[in-house]
Amino acid sequence: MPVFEYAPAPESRSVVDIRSSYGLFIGGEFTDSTGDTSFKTISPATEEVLADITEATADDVDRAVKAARAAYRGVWGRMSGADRGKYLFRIARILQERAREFAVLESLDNGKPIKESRDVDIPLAAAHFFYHAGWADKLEYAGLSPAGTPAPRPVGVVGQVIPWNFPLMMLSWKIAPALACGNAVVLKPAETTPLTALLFAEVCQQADLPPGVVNIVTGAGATGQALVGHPGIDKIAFTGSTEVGKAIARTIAGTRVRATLELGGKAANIVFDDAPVDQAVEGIVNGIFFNQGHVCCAGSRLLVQESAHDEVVRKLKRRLSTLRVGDPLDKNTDLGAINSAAQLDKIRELSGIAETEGAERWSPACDLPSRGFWFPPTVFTGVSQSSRIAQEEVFGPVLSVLTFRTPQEAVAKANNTPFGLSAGVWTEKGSRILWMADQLRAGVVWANTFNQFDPTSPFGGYKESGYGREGGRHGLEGYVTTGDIA
Ligand code: TAP
Repeated sequence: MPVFEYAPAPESRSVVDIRSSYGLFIGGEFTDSTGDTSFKTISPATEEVLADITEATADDVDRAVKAARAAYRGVWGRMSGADRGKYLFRIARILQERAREFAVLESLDNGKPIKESRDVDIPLAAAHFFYHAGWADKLEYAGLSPAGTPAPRPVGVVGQVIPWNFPLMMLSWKIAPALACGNAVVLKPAETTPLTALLFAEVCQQADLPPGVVNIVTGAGATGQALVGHPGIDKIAFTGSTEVGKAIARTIAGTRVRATLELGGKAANIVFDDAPVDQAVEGIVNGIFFNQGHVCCAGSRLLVQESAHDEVVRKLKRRLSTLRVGDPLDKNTDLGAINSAAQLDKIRELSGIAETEGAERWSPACDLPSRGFWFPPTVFTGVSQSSRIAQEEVFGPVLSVLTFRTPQEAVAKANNTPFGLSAGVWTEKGSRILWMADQLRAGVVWANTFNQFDPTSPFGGYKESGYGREGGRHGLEGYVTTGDIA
């Protein structure tokens, strides 16, 4: 096989202007905290400190919720959908104009390869604003209120908590539909990736968004808890782990607060022996190694038909040997850094357990940088259904390979986890795809592809992967009510 040498192709970071410290974005301005606690956000690829970030206190969260309520009552909740749409279009266009800046900042703060932040995260974030801008003046026609009930109205003030794996994209999945429907928001980004949310706050200023419609409070779990438990919140939209999702559900149980929860996953990527193998191998690689496997819908369990197992695994290993792991800002990098030391520990721990449970571990030869948080692409073969690596979310570049003989067995194994977010099916038979999609308890089923995202398509889970949908017409449902206005 010919070996291609790549010269370094680093993206310049001169396009970003990171401040040494950031305040909280409340009421349209960056403000100081009532407390005096801050934390550092670092580049996971080098451990370089990027900025000092304010940790919002419960009082700060209270100020943000009040600012959102005032903006909702005074301006945003009363504005016509057509006018709201203009602001969303404006935000979308600014995101496009500043796309390079956002992409570099995202890769610096998160560790993901620049080709992914440039070609996936940022374009999709802009697309979510464009898409929802279009809905803002058409909500009455979206079939959101049953016949004879009042037209859909905003819910009020929405508290939003997002994870670190797709920081700006998750922000857009949350803020765009909320604003399109006339709600004001208080959003808490993840502790390890606050920078693009803070740059987004500048975009809100640039777009002349009325003060208080979007508020960004940075902090860790305690800030998230203060937001979730605040009595002035009408709805919680959360993306993150199932564990925290359950805690949120307990906090709001018995209150009038509504919630959408987008939680973890353990997707099966199912390859039949009639699938085009080379194409399936690309789909397997994309399914689990995209974004270092920090993907809730990652195809982390490869279910391959027994008769195709050896060929698929052989070709997969050959393909993985060509992946380039390293500097996230290099345009040729396929796998960047693990987002945090804590996440790296979790990946190492579960991989160690897989070995002790009898699975066979394989990684291609690759030089990992000496500083930062790194884990090589890893494949476990001979994994049993009950193994922890086959049941628990690793959230890293680790693939478990299992086999099956019949479609029925594939379905039984695929459905045998507490999760149900996504799945993939690879076969040449259309009828089998439809049958499988019908049987799989997964919110999204991809056929002969994987990890396709589009703002027009609803995304969400079954079972412990959460409830509610984001994106598409279904995603609007969580942000409107046909009851009393808040
Ligand atoms: P979590 O630990 O759940 O954190 C998610 C967010 O919640 C972060 O902003 C976090 O703050 C905050 N948080 C932590 N404890 C909280 C509490 N008690 N109350 C309120 N907020 C709290 O998850 P993670 O480690 O960041 O993300 C990985 C998980 O998210 C994976 O399980 C993954 O599957 C899931 N995920 C799901 C989806 C969808 S769409 N289903 C998408 C992406 C990720 P800190 O940052 O300070 O911890």
